[in-house]
Amino acid sequence: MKFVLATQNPKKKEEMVAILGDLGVDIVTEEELGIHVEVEETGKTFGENAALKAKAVMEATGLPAIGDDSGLCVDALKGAPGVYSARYGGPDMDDYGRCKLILDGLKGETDRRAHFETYIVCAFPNGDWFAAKGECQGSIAFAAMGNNGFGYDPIFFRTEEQKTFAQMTAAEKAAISHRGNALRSFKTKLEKYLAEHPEG
Ligand code: ITT
Repeated sequence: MKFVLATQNPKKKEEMVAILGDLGVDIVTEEELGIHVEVEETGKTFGENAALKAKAVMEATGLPAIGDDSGLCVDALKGAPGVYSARYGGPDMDDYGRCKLILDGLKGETDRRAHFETYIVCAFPNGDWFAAKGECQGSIAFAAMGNNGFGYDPIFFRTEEQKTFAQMTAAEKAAISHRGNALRSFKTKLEKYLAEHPEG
């Protein structure tokens, strides 16, 4: 079965193929199909945004589509930046500025708890859909550390590994990350769906 990945981010396909590859599904990006579906992420939750992306791309292509949405939620900031993770601090801010904004927002704060969350939604042209969720618990470091990864990785500290996400290799991060966990759960659900729908 062929699936379209509803994203402009080519790295997401690599991650997905690495985990779903052995199911024998064909995953193509919007770019590979020569389309760009503009989806306004107006949802109040990661699940709503993932569903908006999957549904819009499924309707535009007539193919089953996979949409995902992720973000960082900081307890002492009442769950911010949450669904605004990519846009936190306004359009002119870069990853470095967004990390600094969080560090400044937590100055003097002892409760550093935070988690990353990912939702993945798969929408089929016949109206079927299913969703998978992944989380990763951690805390906000007192300063940025490490150069790997992207986004908030330099300030997301894991007590278990005594490292930030940005100090881990891609494989170390994928083994425990929100996106890795969501993808593994998604794989189980997709495998079940494919077994129940052998006609494709
Ligand atoms: P698309 O919507 O085009 O798929 P995106 O980059 O916005 O791509 P996400 O919805 O997955 O991707 O993530 C939203 C933001 O949350 C992202 O821009 C980062 O700031 C942050 N984020 C998500 N996952 C992250 C991770 O693993 N490490 C660091 N920051 C992350």
